Amino acid sequence: MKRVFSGVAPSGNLHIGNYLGAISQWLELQKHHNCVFSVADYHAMTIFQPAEKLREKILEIAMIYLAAGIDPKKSVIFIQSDVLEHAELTWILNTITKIPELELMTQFKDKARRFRNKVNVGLFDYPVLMAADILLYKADFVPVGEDQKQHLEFTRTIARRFNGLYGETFIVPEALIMKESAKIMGLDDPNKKMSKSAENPHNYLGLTDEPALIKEKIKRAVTDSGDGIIYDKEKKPGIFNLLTIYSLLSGKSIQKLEKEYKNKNYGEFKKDLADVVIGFLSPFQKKFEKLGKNKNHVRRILADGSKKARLIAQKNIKEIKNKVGLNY
Ligand code: ATP
Ligand code: LTN
Repeated sequence: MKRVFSGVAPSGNLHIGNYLGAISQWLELQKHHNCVFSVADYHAMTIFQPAEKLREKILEIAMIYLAAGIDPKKSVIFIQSDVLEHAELTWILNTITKIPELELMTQFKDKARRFRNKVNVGLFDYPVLMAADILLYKADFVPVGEDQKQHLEFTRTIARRFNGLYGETFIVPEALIMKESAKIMGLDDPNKKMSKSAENPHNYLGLTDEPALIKEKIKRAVTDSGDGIIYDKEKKPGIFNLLTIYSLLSGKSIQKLEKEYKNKNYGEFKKDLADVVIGFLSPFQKKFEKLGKNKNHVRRILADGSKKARLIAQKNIKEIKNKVGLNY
């Protein structure tokens, strides 16, 4: 079976974009692949958050994976910092990474602009840590949203470079990016992606948002001038985005929705969309709440996941260290 690796950093609030772009793919993949899913807590530290907050978020993301349907009997779920080899491989890969390669990264440039006085070396090195995550498990596939494409390209470059310098070691992994859901846009600005680090909470539909808040956010979502529920990215980016979400969550095709809302206005459309989102989130939120009442159960799953992840990581890091000459 081919191996799949992916992760989410425990910072901010997970939103419907994260679910549709990444996690929904994981659910399918775990049926026929050897899947490893990480809570990327070292990644979350690249923008400062207080220790208490980070601790809380780590467990929350694990609970979100489980509530969404990631099955610990089929997939390995673990916390990145529980497996020391991630940091170890990051160091080794740092030595074959060129500074201008990292300076090119869109996410770095974007975050460096937004968090101007908080830019640290970790934020700059983020893509190397991500490459280490993936390569450490010799993953074949990495299911992510569109925004991670560049980091995956970088990972592929580093894998090839290492193999060229030290001999065939790493699999050159492939990004799995879905067409329709790869980039869900912000509700407050359909030209920017929905983002969990957005300053405006009305940018995203949080997976744990209560029904009243979902209704309010969708009601306030930026739409386009004129009326008509039409799927046109250029002319109607707001409605385009809302139609995408509606279609993916309800399973109804875009054409069917366009027909259904032909003579209806934005208000009616938004009201129905809110019901679809709330209906979709309801079973997830129930499971999430239940897990919240038994955090020790979640901790046990994570301890077991870390054990399994460590077995793979330790075997591979041994080979890697041998290849570069870190044995004597
Ligand atoms: P941040 O704003 O902190 O960078 P984010 O909202 O972009 O966070 P990530 O933790 O970077 O979220 O992403 C987790 C996963 O969700 C990644 O695979 C990413 O590509 C995917 N993803 C993030 N935002 C979207 C989006 N708007 N649409 C589709 N997929 C997304
Ligand atoms: N940077 C990713 C989270 C992440 C990841 C990974 C995704 C950390 N390590 C390895 C795929 C593979 C993000 O989505 N912010």
